[in-house]
Amino acid sequence: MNLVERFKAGLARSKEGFLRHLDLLFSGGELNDDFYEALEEALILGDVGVEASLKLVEQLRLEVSRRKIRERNQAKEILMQEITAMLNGAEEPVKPDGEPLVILLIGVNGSGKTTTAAKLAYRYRREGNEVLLVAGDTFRAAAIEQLQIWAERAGVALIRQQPGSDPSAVFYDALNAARARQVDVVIGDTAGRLHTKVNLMEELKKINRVIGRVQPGAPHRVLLVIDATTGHNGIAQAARFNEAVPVTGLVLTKLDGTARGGIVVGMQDTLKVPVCYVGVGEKLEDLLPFEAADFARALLA
Ligand SMILES: Nc1nc2c(ncn2[C@@H]2O[C@H](COP(=O)(O)OP(=O)(O)OP(=O)(O)O)[C@@H](O)[C@H]2O)c(=O)[nH]1
Ligand SMILES: [Mg+2]
Repeated sequence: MNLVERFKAGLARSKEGFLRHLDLLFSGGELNDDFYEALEEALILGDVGVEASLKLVEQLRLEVSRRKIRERNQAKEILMQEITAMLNGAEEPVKPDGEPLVILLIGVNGSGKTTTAAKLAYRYRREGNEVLLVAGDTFRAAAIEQLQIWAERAGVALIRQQPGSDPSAVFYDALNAARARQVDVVIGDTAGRLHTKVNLMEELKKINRVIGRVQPGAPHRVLLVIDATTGHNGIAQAARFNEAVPVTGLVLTKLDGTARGGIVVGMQDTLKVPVCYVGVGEKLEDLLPFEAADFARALLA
């Protein structure tokens, strides 16, 4: 399966939901006010977000009149291009010379951080990298065990400490071990935390500081993991996390579980942070690198 097909499979529930509306809309008829209104509504219902939906429809109107387009089918091509332009996916991070690439995963409880850490570890290992997972969620004993199982499945090493230990200390040890072992990529899991809990956000800042002290410039990527099924609630979370630790990218998990896959477009447009990956299932292979054009095609084509 190519990436477009994999996105499509991940959007299966959206295909029964809001994408079916879009399909019907574009299947024929005039390009009149009723059409634009219905399109706007369909996009908003698909969680594209009000502002982004209005923007897309407005641009579409202009372009349709500029190019004197009469068919809805052709208008669909234009909308696809607009969505692509709105999304422009994130660049792959460049690995620093002679030092590990450090990726930190953060987010609220249950968003999919641990699963994503394992999926990412698996991806990097398959590309031939030496990978180290860090059990930075010391809050729950079960969290360490969960990551241990994933590390074994993914075939990568894990650095862990006792439950209850300071997560910053775990990262301190992990980073030193990674440098000594000449690891290529370090992927850190963290405990789920509510963005409104001040002390937990302070803990996150400390983790970030400690990582930067052991290895200046790290973490190179801070990925905020958001559950796509929670809709636009994710936006408030993102703002608060971003204040604590600058977020460089988003991971939208459980895209397979929502009928409103337009959230991917809405999130990126609102937060101005690129979507780096989307999660489309519970298995190690179910993490897709985000490609704007392929995603827009999967949505509409
Ligand atoms: N369908 C689906 N399920 C997912 C995806 N990503 C994660 N999950 C599931 O979501 C649940 C929570 O995932 P975790 O990785 O444990 O989430 P977490 O953010 O580490 O949770 P806490 O550590 O409790 O904060 C698990 O049952 C995962 O299998 C996805 O992309 N698709
Ligand atoms: Mg977890």
